[in-house]
Amino acid sequence: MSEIIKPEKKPIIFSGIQPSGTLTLGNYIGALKNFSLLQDDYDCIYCIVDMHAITVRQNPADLRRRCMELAAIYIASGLDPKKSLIYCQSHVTGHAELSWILNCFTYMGELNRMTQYKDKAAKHADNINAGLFTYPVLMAADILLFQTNMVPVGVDQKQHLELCRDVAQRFNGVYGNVFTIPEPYIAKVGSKIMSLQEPTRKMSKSDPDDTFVALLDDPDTIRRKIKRAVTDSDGEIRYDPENKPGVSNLLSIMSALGAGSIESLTAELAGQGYGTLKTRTADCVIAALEPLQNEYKKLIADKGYLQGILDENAKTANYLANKTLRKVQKKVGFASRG
Ligand code: ATP
Ligand code: LTN
Repeated sequence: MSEIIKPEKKPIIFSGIQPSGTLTLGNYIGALKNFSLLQDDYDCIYCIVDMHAITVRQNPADLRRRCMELAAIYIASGLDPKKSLIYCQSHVTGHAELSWILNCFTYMGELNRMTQYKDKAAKHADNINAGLFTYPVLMAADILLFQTNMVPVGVDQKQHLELCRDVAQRFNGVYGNVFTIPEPYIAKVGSKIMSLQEPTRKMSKSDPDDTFVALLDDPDTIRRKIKRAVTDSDGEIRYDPENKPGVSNLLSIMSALGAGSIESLTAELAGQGYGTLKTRTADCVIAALEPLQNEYKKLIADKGYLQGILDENAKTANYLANKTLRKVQKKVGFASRG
């Protein structure tokens, strides 16, 4: 009798990006760029986290448009919709349902320590809503719903991921092995790209336009923004994030985009001025973004195609999410369904 060989199950990758603004070079280097590198060796799920985005007030028409644009960006960055599951968070009800249950396993003290919450509360003092506070619980639900093994993110999300692991372990401690405990996947170079204007702060898509390079900026805009990037006055090209955050940021950007190691770049550029450093950085960024931009233009012109992918994938994601959700509901003792 011939033996049936089961295809080996690949580990699961999950990540999400908020459609809360124009995606930046930071989002690309810290997260997006790594997504497509993983899709051959893992089962990848990439979510458009629109439910997270409304923790900050959004214009409804803009949010809807940005969800579609983010789907196009995902694909334009190299994600193959046949290999990676790209879908919208709000199309899968399990996110909200699991999030509620996990809220009951998360302590106020844990959420109070989250630095993203503190930063965002300070930035939006007029709208410190409960969603902003419980944001990391929804993120934990996103990840745990799919029995995720690994989560590619920028370093700013490390704390949220640790909370996710703690909550999952707490839940498993009470009910048995319900959730897979996920590991972060954080690149060595480029996991925190800094603002061009304030290089001690993270580059962020909800900050003013001149602080970041947007993925869809044209070459002239990219050159102008990088030319105006804040550096320092000692004129030496050296990697020293503490004392030379602006120069170090440009070196990190180049290195993360494949221009060589930080050491080789520093050796190569030693003795040259910041003008050269900035021109070289701009060249790297323009070259890295060009294929994505060309692909994006084609994709965004075909909304029917994008909508079709999101609709189809919502069904698959709901199916997968419900497998975990039903297990969790049963474990906590929710009434049986006929
Ligand atoms: P917002 O400003 O609206 O909070 P954001 O720019 O921080 O948004 P997110 O959607 O929260 O972006 O993040 C998407 C992914 O990009 C996450 O994995 C995050 O860690 C990563 N990321 C965001 N900013 C940077 C950055 N400056 N450097 C490296 N990675 C980043
Ligand atoms: N919180 C993340 C976005 C996000 C996410 C996720 C990332 C929401 N859910 C699940 C990885 C896995 C952020 O603010 N960058």
